[in-house]
Amino acid sequence: MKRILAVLALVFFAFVLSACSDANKPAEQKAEAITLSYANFPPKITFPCVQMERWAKEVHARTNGAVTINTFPGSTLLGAKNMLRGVQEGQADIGCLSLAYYPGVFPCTIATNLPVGFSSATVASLTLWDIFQKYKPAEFKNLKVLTMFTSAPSNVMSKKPLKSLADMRGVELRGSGSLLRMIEIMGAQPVGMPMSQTPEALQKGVVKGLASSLEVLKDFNFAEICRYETITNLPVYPFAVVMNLDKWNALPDSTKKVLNELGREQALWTGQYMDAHIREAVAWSKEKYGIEIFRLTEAEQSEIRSKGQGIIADWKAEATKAGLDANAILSDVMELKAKYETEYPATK
Ligand code: DTR
Repeated sequence: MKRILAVLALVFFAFVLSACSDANKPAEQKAEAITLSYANFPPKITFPCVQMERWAKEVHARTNGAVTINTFPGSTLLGAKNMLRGVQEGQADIGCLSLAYYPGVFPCTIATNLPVGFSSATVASLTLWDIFQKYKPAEFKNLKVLTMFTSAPSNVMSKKPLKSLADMRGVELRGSGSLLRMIEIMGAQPVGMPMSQTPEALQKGVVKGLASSLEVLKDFNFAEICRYETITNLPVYPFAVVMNLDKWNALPDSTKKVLNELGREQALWTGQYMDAHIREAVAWSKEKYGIEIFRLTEAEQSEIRSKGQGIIADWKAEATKAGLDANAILSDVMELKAKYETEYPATK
């Protein structure tokens, strides 16, 4: 019996010793454990954060648990306006950028924010991804782009019924990027701010409504305060998920491969999530708050579209000044849009 106990004790000590020496092994000899931080600006339940959680989960699974992504929604690590610099300087390893919040900084990919009449987030997200892949524009030169996506076409949500362009005259509406000009074209008063500041601005009455994709009716509970929605089919907002370049360069090839393979798939996933979620959010808002939906007349829509041509002309001038072939980019946007509209027809 004594002998058995002695053998058991020996086995136990050997086990403890080996565990200790394992803990002292240098990091590269152990299964590579990598932890990355990912900053996002809007609240956790909004679509940029839903796609972030999905991406984080996929990365963890596809690297067999080697890579863990710590997510920071709701501006807890970086906010809408310091996201770009924060990732460049390494305050966060990864960040989600709304390109329209950085006027003049992304002259190539902001082409997807022009009034070209995208029919869905799915189509616009794939178009954006392909444009980036084709042109690899210098605007992202200090960053690794992990994925891209867009919101769905923007519509107006307001506290008062805005049934026509005449009703919009002088009404303060929140937007950003090209949406500010579109709001002006419709005769309303544009007020620029990131989405994360909009709940307070609506609450305080600084704005009487906003232009965005309609899922925010549910995700920010805007349906409670904005009972009237006007279908205007305004531009989508493009987003890029970017990584600090030094951090990217330090990743093992196997991890880089997993992240690269996820790029386009994630763009498509997010576009499809967004389009389906809008339908659900509108149904929820009708049910819970009895929202009313108006639609501008065809004549009004074509008036807006033709005035929107000025925005396209100004973008062309800006892109050309940045050394880009604006005509080629725009014709690629239109071609990709047509291709993906056939592949992914909009579900009403
Ligand atoms: N409307 C754009 C993009 C956008 C649409 N939904 C959300 C939710 C959270 C943040 C941004 C967005 C915008 O206002 O930025």
